[in-house]
Amino acid sequence: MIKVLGFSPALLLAASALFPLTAVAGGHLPGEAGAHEHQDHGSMQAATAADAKVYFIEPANGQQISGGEVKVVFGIEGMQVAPAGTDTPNSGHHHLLIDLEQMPDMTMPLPASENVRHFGKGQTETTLTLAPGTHRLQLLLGNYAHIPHNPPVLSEVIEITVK
Ligand SMILES: [Cu+2]
Repeated sequence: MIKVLGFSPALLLAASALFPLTAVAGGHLPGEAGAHEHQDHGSMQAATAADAKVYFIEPANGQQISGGEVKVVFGIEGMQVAPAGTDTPNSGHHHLLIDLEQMPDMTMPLPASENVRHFGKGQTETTLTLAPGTHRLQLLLGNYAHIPHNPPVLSEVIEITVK
């Protein structure tokens, strides 16, 4: 590597002394960061309470909606809603998956996007503005660190049509 970059060992040492670690490895030692993350996420996944489930109180599967605004109400049984950052046993916050093509990694914090909405304040409903057409909705509970439980608490997929 030293040869490829054209640094002599002496120069590299000098650079290391001037910019300790951060300049050389972006603040992470190679190998260490990866191993660490894996360990953390494994232990941060919370267990699912028996019979826990999430579901849509509204809209109903197959519902037709006019006007583009869709009120969505989240239901939960067997576990509690708690805001993100609050590590309460048997709790989590809702995530609404909208027309999601591929499930995210269930052992990692869920990404936040147009297709993966977080309700980290502990909200149990929202109003969506959706383009005309058919949309798929699904709920997924995440723990205080936005990581799905083990096994994941997922609702059925519902399909709605916006006119
Ligand atoms: Cu979240």
